[in-house]
Amino acid sequence: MAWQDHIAQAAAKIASSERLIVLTGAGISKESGIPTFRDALDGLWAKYDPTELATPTAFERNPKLVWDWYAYRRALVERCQPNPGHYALAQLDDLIPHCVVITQNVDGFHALAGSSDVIELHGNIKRYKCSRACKGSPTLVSIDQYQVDQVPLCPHCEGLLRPDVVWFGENLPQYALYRAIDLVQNADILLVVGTSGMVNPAAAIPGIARQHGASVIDVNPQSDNFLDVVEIFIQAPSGEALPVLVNAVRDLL
Ligand code: BV8
Repeated sequence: MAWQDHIAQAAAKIASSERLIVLTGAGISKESGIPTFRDALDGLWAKYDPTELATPTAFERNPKLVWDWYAYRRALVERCQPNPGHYALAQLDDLIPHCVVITQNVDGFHALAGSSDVIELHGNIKRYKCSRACKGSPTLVSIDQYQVDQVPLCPHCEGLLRPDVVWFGENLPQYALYRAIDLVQNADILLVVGTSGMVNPAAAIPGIARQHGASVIDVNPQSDNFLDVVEIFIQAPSGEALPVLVNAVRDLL
């Protein structure tokens, strides 16, 4: 069956949903030009494994290397835009009550595309914080001009600044995680888009939704990573499939 053959069934479920939750991963930003974590970053960063660089240990060992990696990724994010997949999800705000987007991504593209209720499980690459959390966690610091020749220091304690993202081995922001789990436990539909399901605890979300009676729909051009819990698998790039899906939902309302 072609992926289009699953749209009508998925649209009918979403159109009758009262508590739709969306979970997104790096795949939804792929068509914006942002490499996924499974993709090797290009050029000089290709030799680095993101799970090695996105850690407190890497930052302690070589703060400048980690800072430069994030500077490179932030510059890429700033050159790119949300794609039709992000905009389609934002249109669900007007069609379905209480549609919340839970994202693993740090690019801020869902809010930029107009989604009004976004939970950023892993932070945001455009925010910075004091690595010592000297004024509480997080001690956010704005950087006016973006320094690339050195790692900026906290204006309060002169500790190193770092991106406000969750590194491997770090806890997720408690409020974000608890709210996400609570919403998923009460959802009637979970729409999963562009995630490999490799990173915990986000990877547990589809299983939690299914356990609590939600129907799970997965949009991914490669494999279905949640075979045991997915009811409808739409094997397509999200930038193509989501606009078709949301238009089909709109036609049913
Ligand atoms: C934590 C921010 C408690 C930084 C990121 C069990 C339970 C709890 C923890 C663990 C556990 N087992 C292991 C752990 C530890 C670890 C973990 O999960 N490790 C993995 C590598 C095994 N988890 C943690 O450390 C988390 N913290 O649990 O705290 C704790 C504390 C101490 C000790 C233990 C536990 C913190 C995890 C957060 C890490 N930070 N990002 C940064 O970005 O630099 S995660 C990072 O990975 C990104 O956010 C990204 O989103 C994510 C990768 O996952 P995906 O989003 O799925 O992306 P991926 O590339 O994998 O897949 C892309 C998909 O898109 C593919 O399926 C592809 O087919 C698809 N695709 C491609 N093109 C398209 C598409 N889809 C749609 N359309 C397309 N066009």
